[in-house]
Amino acid sequence: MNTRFTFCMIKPDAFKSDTVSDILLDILKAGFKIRGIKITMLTKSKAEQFYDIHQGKEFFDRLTTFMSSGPVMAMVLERPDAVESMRKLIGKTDPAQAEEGTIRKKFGSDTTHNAVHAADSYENAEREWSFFFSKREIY
Ligand code: DGI
Repeated sequence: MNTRFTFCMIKPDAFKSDTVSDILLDILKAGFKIRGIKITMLTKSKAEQFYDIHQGKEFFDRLTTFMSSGPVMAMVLERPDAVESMRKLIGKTDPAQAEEGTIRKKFGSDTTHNAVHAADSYENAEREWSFFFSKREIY
């Protein structure tokens, strides 16, 4: 297992509020190097596939409708202890409960519109970047 890499995605609400560049700056300032990056738009079915683990939950339709409502920016990021560092940088799922200075606290609005996604394990990070990138698209 390589603990230098993680997967992150900037969500449609950040595109709407024009905070994508501020979020990117926070990620770079935290010492991450961008090894893969793309802007794309998820279809509802792709969003359902990405969040398959939440299938059946009360918020599943809200989440996948939102995630397919606008562009996303998918990224492969490198830094030592990448997954843990990135999870710390984004903060808790609910922006109201996220720690001061975290990306979700600064740029998220509510539990659905929380600005960013970051993988919560190295296994998921690999599954998630493979969802968006071919090997040739990661430097
Ligand atoms: O890894 P996280 O994004 O912090 O959280 P997660 O993997 O438990 O859930 C994925 C996304 O699903 C999360 O960013 C927002 C949404 N979600 C999770 N729990 C809730 C939720 N959305 C709503 N509205 N209510 C929830 O309880």
